[in-house]
Amino acid sequence: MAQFKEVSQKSKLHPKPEGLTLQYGTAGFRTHAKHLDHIMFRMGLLATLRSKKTKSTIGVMVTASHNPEEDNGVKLIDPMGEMVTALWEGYATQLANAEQDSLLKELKDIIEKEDINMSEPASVYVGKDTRPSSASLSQAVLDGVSSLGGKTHDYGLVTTPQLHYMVCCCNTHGCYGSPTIEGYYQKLSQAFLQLTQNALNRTDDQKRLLVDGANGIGALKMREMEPFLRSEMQVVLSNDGSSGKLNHMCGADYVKVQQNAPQGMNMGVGERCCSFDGDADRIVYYYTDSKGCFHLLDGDKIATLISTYLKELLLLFRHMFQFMLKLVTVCCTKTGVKHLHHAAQEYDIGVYFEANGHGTVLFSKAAQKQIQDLVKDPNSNDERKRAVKLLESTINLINQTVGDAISDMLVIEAVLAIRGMSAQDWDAIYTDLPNRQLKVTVSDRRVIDTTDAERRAVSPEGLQDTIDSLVKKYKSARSFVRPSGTEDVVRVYAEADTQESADSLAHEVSLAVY
Ligand code: 16G
Ligand code: ZN
Repeated sequence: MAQFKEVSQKSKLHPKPEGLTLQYGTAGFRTHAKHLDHIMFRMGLLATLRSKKTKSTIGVMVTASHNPEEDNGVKLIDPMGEMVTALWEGYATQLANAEQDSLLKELKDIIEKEDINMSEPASVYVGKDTRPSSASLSQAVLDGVSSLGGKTHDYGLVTTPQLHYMVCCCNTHGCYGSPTIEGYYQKLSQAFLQLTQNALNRTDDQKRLLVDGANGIGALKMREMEPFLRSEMQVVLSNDGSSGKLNHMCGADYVKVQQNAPQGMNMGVGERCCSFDGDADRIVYYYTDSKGCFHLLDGDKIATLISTYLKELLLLFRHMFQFMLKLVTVCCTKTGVKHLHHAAQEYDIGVYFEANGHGTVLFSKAAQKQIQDLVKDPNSNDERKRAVKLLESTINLINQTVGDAISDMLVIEAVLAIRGMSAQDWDAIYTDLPNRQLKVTVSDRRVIDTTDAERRAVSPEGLQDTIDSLVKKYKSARSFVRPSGTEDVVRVYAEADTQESADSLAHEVSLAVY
């Protein structure tokens, strides 16, 4: 077929280095940028097939998030803005690793297995982060799509969650918002301004927020968005990409792992600060106290802040809702956004955050409908009317497709303003036990297998028993090990009553793994 002739010709311009194999991991393909040109072309092909199969627009984001600047990566986005399914992750790996002369065979194999009608039209949205390699790599994606006759829309430089938003807007025919960068800023800023109207007497100090842009796309987009916020937020941006290197000594991952401030940020005592990661789908907050002590407000703290705020609002309607009977349940999953997202979808309102700062809130269709009905309820008193408006604006402010640093930041700022809380008040909701994360390099990390949402090791034999006996030596202690999904290492986590104990337990467990 003529269609495949073009694939065959163009794929020669994006040749696969012989013998190189890569896997579609927790967050797509990710490695040094120099190994990725053929992967990008092929992900363009796969996105086109996925689009034909789902009769929807599919997204392809070129980014390696918090990885070093030299790396890059690619992720596919499904019609409602979610991660692509496990079955298609498998196809991605299959296509990526086909040697040059069997590419067409593998492509046709997927078409056959999925019974794809090749005469369906295809539409693919493409976005990229600010890495030097992203421009040519996203061009390779576009080449892949067009060689199969698909239509592309190149959004250029966008954050990962912005592209998820565009895909969802397109496939819901505008119900979620308008699929433009301006539409995104408008939707979020309107909701934010409506929420902050409920925070009386906000001072300029309370509007001030120090933002570390990780020298990446988030910084660029924050600048673009600022005018839409009409001085209701005073963003002091550092690591804005004008001089420093992406994610180098800055960004959410650096701050979370180092438990320290990023370079280049001048923090006053008690001042609220936050860091985005390299593609702005994660955020962590922090401040220093009067003794100069650094306090991290990570994903767990963010989840607590948002869920207690929602709970307070919903309690006003407890006489009306069945789902209020069991107000808050906690659920743990394996690491990785797709696992958390799917678990959160099981609830009327699902608040999920990874400790590293990736997360969002999902509202079921039924919950959204009930909230909309309440807006029109003539019997509502003033307090309830206000609460319903707050819920409605909160839903609009949240990017329900995926964790979004900009959207999460605005939600957090609005909640703090409405509740009149400082960073210290927020921190005091609960106290974290001292903890330590380490990584251990082993010859084969896959020998470690886990269960119970990665909290217990089932292999190698005896490892969990050793961990259990080490944990018993310390007070209030826990420790977990799991193979990383993104690096060739094993992650070790330990917590205990003091920092010394946490450090020592983490060290002992590392030795048991090694
Ligand atoms: C990826 C995941 C993130 C997870 C991290 C764990 C997505 C979009 N991102 O960055 O959720 O926390 O991997 O990496 O799924 P690790 O297994 O190396 O610790
Ligand atoms: Zn990221």
